[in-house]
Amino acid sequence: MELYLDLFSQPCRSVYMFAKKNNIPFEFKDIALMNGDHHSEAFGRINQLRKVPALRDEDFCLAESIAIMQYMAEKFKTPDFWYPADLQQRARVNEYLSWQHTAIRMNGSKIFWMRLMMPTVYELEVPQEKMDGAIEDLNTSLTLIEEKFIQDKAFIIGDNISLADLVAIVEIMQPLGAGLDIFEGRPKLSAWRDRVVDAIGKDLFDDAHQKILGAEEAIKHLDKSIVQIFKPKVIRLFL
Ligand SMILES: N[C@@H](CCC(=O)N[C@@H](CS)C(=O)NCC(=O)O)C(=O)O
Repeated sequence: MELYLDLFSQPCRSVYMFAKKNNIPFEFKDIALMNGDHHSEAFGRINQLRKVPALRDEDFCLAESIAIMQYMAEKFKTPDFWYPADLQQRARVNEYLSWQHTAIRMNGSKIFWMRLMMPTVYELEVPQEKMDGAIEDLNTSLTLIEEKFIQDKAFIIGDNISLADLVAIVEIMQPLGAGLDIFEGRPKLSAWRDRVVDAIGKDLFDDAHQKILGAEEAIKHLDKSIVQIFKPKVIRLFL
């Protein structure tokens, strides 16, 4: 099985940690988004959507991180807690997985692009009110994660980690790549993060997040001429 990944990307990190944690054998196919690898002809044959992560299992290709992890969970019979068979527990996982796409995901990404990528790579000035608005939206999502999804439980569905926590943590980590410590002043979220890191294992967690947490340094060595091609799209999406 092949996994096409760029660990700058949140959904790639969840897929990567899920596969590694469950000892699922795979070949890591490096797709450097900043080099435009996802626009190559070869990658287009793997994922016509031109997004990472993507999976190839012999002649079966699959896009979308959630679908990929569900496929791996079924195929490799991973421990039940990741995606419980119990109707209501599974529904809880699905509830978070459905919510996050349009909530935390965009809000975390925006901070990363507005604080780091836009000013440094694209030399774009982000208006203060846009930045303030993005931080407010992110804070609203984080508060909902604490109050609606975690509550007083160890993990989103209760005593065990699940796909919901894995998908949540990678998004929540994204703004840290741009130097915004969103855990500051949030003891509940921080304690949950520590439990998630423990459940995944610190070495694997750090391995998956090394690239995003080193983003500020990495972009200094970026070939800016390549990323300029994506500037109009970045403006449309994030400004
Ligand atoms: N819903 C998709 C999102 C995938 C996605 O947005 N991937 C981004 C990286 S985080 C990507 O490949 N972007 C490239 C582009 O849009 O050009 C999933 O969960 O897999």
